[in-house]
Amino acid sequence: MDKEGIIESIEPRKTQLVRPFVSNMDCIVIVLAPIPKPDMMLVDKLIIGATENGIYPIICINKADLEGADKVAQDVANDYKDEADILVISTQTNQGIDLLREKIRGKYVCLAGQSAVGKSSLINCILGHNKQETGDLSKKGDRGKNTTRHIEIIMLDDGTKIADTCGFNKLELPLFDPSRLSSYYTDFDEYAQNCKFRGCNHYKESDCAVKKAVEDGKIAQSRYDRYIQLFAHIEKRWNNRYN
Ligand SMILES: Nc1nc2c(ncn2[C@@H]2O[C@H](COP(=O)(O)OP(=O)(O)OP(=O)(O)O)[C@@H](O)[C@H]2O)c(=O)[nH]1
Ligand SMILES: [Mg+2]
Ligand SMILES: [Zn+2]
Repeated sequence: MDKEGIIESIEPRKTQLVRPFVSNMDCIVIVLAPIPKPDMMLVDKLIIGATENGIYPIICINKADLEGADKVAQDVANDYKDEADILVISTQTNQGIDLLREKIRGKYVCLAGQSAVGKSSLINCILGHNKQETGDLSKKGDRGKNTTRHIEIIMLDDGTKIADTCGFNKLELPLFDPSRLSSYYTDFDEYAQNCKFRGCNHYKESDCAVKKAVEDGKIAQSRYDRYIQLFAHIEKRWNNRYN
């Protein structure tokens, strides 16, 4: 029997991707590319979901052969160097593919990311033949076409299991107390110790050392903005549920 192959095909749930796998998934590979334009909020949410469930996150900047990949790699390094392993890859030139294979060997891995970043192409590249259907970007070139419609789990000959998933634009995190959100932004920690208020949410509080670090350029403004956006969103859901 062929040792490689699809061992399972799962109907996806529209907005929650991390959950169906938590029971045995060890690693999430978050794929980004210069096109379609990276959605960093999605990356934040995926990393929070992974951290929450003890899953090891790797961020792959794919399409390294295209212009703009360096800039994405730089932005990702700025924002996530403390949170995830970061690799720059190309399924067209094979750049970084061996290193990725090393990192995921023997694990149960889930590929995640927007449509058309190259998740299915990455599986084909690793397999060395075109098993998974791949698709182009839309005519406007800004979004993918949601080519993969099922979550498919593929077994490699070394025992590694990789789940190819559907690209998605929306991901809702499980509800949690918003005051826990900052614990997922570990790069805030070294400054948070100097906030005036204990349990500071780094939001509306005064004398906040995290906000100061943002002003001083020590924490990227874009990363802090995403934190605030997510905080406000989770706080609203939390208040709707409990207040
Ligand atoms: N230039 C370049 N294009 C790539 C690379 N990897 C994938 N692509 C192209 O990106 C497009 C989308 O690839 P897919 O593998 O279908 O993307 P996907 O993430 O599986 O998309 P969904 O199934 O819709 O979620 C295709 O046209 C691929 O040929 C790469 O390394 N470089
Ligand atoms: Mg696909
Ligand atoms: Zn603070």
